[in-house]
Amino acid sequence: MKKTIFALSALLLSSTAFAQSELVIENPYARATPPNAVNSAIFMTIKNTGNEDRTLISASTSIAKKVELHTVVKTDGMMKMREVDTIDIPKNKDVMLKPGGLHIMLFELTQPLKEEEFIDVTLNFKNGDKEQFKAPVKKVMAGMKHKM
Ligand SMILES: [Cu+2]
Repeated sequence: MKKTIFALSALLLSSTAFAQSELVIENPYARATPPNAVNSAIFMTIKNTGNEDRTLISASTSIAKKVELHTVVKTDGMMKMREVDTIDIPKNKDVMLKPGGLHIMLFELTQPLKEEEFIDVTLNFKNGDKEQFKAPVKKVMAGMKHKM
């Protein structure tokens, strides 16, 4: 236990001391799933506090075999999800990933997502930067159903 705490504080110190990223990930969460569900999604606000435009090119998590960047578009009066290659995070702007809009789509979950649990998330940016964090699993009532 002592070792874990030491490792964690060392990690916190080093990430503060060598912080290069000017991205702030706020309020990330993953959608809780009923048993046997195979898909889910992750939402968050990405703040770009820097003076350079940034581009999210991919994401990953150990609990899904396939992860895509998605948006929702209205086609013939229907809200449909569509994969996007990238999500732009313009300088000094916030981009919200939320139900009914941009989201990180999880396919082929390796386990059901239960409330109160945390999942690991890695965001990969075009400039080679990675943002790694844990996102809590929450019940999401709003937004579209994730049916493909
Ligand atoms: Cu989706």
